[in-house]
Amino acid sequence: STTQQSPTAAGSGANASENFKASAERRGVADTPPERVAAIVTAVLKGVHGAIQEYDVTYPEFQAAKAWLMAVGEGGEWPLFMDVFVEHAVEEQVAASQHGTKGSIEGPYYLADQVRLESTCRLPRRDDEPGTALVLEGQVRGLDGTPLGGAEVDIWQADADGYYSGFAPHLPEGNLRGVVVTDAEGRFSISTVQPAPYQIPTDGPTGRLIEAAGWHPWRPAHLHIMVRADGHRTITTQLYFAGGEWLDSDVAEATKPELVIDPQDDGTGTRRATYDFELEPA
Ligand code: MBD
Ligand code: FE
Repeated sequence: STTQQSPTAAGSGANASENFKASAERRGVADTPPERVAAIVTAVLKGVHGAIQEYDVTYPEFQAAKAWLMAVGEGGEWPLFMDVFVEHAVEEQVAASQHGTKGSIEGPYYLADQVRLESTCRLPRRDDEPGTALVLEGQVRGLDGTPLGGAEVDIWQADADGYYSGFAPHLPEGNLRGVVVTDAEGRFSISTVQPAPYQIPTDGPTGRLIEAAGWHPWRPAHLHIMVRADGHRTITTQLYFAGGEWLDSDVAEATKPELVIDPQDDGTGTRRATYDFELEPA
């Protein structure tokens, strides 16, 4: 058996930063006019100045904050920090004008261009992949109920130890990641394993902040899913598990009641859940 090496914060942070920089084309570039930049940055700084006044912040605290911000950059943890503490607020703004299946945050661990899989498939996994077998099946439809054949269900998840391939050196590339193409009726059936809750690395600056504040570093177990179909608005979301630990106290505040599934044992030790995705016109 192999020695399990858990990823260091610096290792996964560096990978997440590199991946983020390399994916600018997919995300697009903001074209924010100067007045809007000024208004937003003024509001942010006003919040900072207000906190300094409210708490009578001292010079040692100000310098500690500077040192911490530098460490976040040096450790490559800006993608992690931003997605854990800020992204949910942006997603909630977008959600106000989005119909169909609810979205959730993308987080720092999406990788584009993973293996394409048939509608009934098994995600790439190790021969000795640990964890309970899990099958997610369902249908992709338009808002009007039209089945969307040839849609892409792009799925990525942590393994049963809570680690993501591409961000943990002991995991093979592409593990528990894949782009599942729906059949003519828009259906898919994906065989995978139950993910574990995700813990923010405790050995990096984000983890140290969480500890210093007395918060907990956990996200509930989740599957990440991006659903794409021609002529439709892409949806980025996550599915959570009924009764799962941290479901009501996600450090990233990214859970929604509509995104909780409740897989049931099918009698063979495999847990199965159905979830349908509804996409609005682009
Ligand atoms: C994750 O797995 C995640 O989904 C988010 C949003 C932030 C950090 C780790
Ligand atoms: Fe995640």
